[in-house]
Amino acid sequence: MNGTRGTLIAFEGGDRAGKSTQAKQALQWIRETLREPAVLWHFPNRHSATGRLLDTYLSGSTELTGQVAHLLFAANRWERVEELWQLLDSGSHVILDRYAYSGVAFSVAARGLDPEWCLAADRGLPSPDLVLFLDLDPQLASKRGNFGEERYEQLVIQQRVRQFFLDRLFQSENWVRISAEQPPDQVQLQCRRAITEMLPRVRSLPLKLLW
Ligand code: Z5A
Ligand code: MG
Repeated sequence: MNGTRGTLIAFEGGDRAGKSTQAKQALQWIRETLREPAVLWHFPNRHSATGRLLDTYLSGSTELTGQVAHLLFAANRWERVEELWQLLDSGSHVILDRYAYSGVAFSVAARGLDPEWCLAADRGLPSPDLVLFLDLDPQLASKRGNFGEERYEQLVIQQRVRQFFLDRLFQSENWVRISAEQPPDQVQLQCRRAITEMLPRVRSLPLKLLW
């Protein structure tokens, strides 16, 4: 560790936008080219007790009220918050494949919950230094692999989610919108450019908290 904290980088966007693909490539680039420690986390983390329940909820085999599902998604993040702070303090970058923004966007768009109520459940979590918003027209997303298998993978829900991201969550200071319609290599170049620009700017500053 070189004495500076790690940064928190979130990939967000609708389904099939390429978040997991891009997050993995960014991880490899930070480790191998920048030669800095980094880890990649995916939310929901389907391996914990809350995550196993959420997995059955998303596959449609368990029914939950919107409020219960929302609180479980938030708990799925809170249960890792100590580990997250430790990693960042130790100098490791943490890349997040979805985060609290998906939490509020899907609960509002798919379950009709009140946005302010939803935001409260994630209040106080570390706020990403950079949000890479991979923006894709849901019509195009629905043509990519396996669309439609899970609970929220419906065109009308995805359209509402996209609108919520753009209208309510897009905060210009730390959000960068990248068109996910481009070939993967082009998307990755823009992600790397945004990360390169962000690193020297934020590392001497303390991380903020959500929201
Ligand atoms: N959810 C929630 O409700 N509340 C919460 O708090 C959280 C999540 C955290 C599962 O999420 C659901 O949980 C999700 C939101 C909700 N519901 N929906 N809908 P998930 O992250 O576990 O879902 P996923 O299935 O892993 O990921 P994804 O979002 O659908 O896909 P992605 O990661 O964005 O894309 P990908 O896996 O990298 O690529 C998808 C396909 O597209 C694949 O065939 C690629 O080869 C192809 N691809 C990727 N990039 C491109 C480009 N640039 N061009 C062409 N094709 C591409
Ligand atoms: Mg994914």
